[in-house]
Amino acid sequence: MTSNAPAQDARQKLLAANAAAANALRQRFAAAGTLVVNLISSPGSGKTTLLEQTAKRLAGGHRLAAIVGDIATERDADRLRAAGLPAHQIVTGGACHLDARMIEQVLSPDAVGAERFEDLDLLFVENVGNLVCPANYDLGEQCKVVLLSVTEGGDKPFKYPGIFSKADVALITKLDLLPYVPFDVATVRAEIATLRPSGTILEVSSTTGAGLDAWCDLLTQRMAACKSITTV
Ligand SMILES: Nc1nc2c(ncn2[C@@H]2O[C@H](COP(=O)(O)OP(=O)(O)OP(=O)(O)O)[C@@H](O)[C@H]2O)c(=O)[nH]1
Ligand SMILES: [Mg+2]
Ligand SMILES: [Zn+2]
Repeated sequence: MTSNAPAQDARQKLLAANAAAANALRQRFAAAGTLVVNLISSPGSGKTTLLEQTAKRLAGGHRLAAIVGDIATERDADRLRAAGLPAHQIVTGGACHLDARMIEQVLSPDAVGAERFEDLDLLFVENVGNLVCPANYDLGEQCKVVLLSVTEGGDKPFKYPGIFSKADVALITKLDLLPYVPFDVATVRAEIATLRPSGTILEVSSTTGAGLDAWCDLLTQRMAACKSITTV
């Protein structure tokens, strides 16, 4: 019988090294008073579109930037920059999640454009589109946000419990499409709340703007909380 113990051991070591790097990043962000939000969802749930709309609403009064991960292309960073959000694209070349070392490299003083990531009020990290392993890789964020679009089906929270139990905020996205798809918001809300009783659930549409004020208010409150911890 073959054992998979060596593989499990290697995975434990990898996750432990990631956790150490993430904790160092978290301390650094806390000292700078920067709120870091890690956005996680399956491909196409609306992460980049939400950030485009969020930038329009918040960029005037706050210093914002984004780091965005994809397997290939600079497309998302190009979109975010066009929306006025300074953005750095991490092209993973195949890896289906970001890890803390990748964030550390973007912030390193030697990295091209590293200065854009200093003195921020809010740093968004848009993870690679994937509901599974991004849940296991801490990036030093204060807050994981999971997005679930109404077109993906309401069965997803219980099928992917890892991310829905770890995310402090769940966004039900593409609310404008609700009339066209079977998606029972009350049931989905109840299932998400079962997995994360203390979490916040918001319903949003980046197309109509519904729910975006509540989302931006939540971010503004959390930015203020980060600053008050720094100044105590
Ligand atoms: N109807 C509707 N469409 C939306 C909404 N938000 C995003 N979309 C569309 O959904 C598609 C995917 O949106 P993206 O923002 O690129 O999704 P993403 O999560 O960033 O995708 P990946 O980066 O590939 O994982 C695009 O065609 C968007 O225009 C919304 O609120 N309503
Ligand atoms: Mg995207
Ligand atoms: Zn992965």
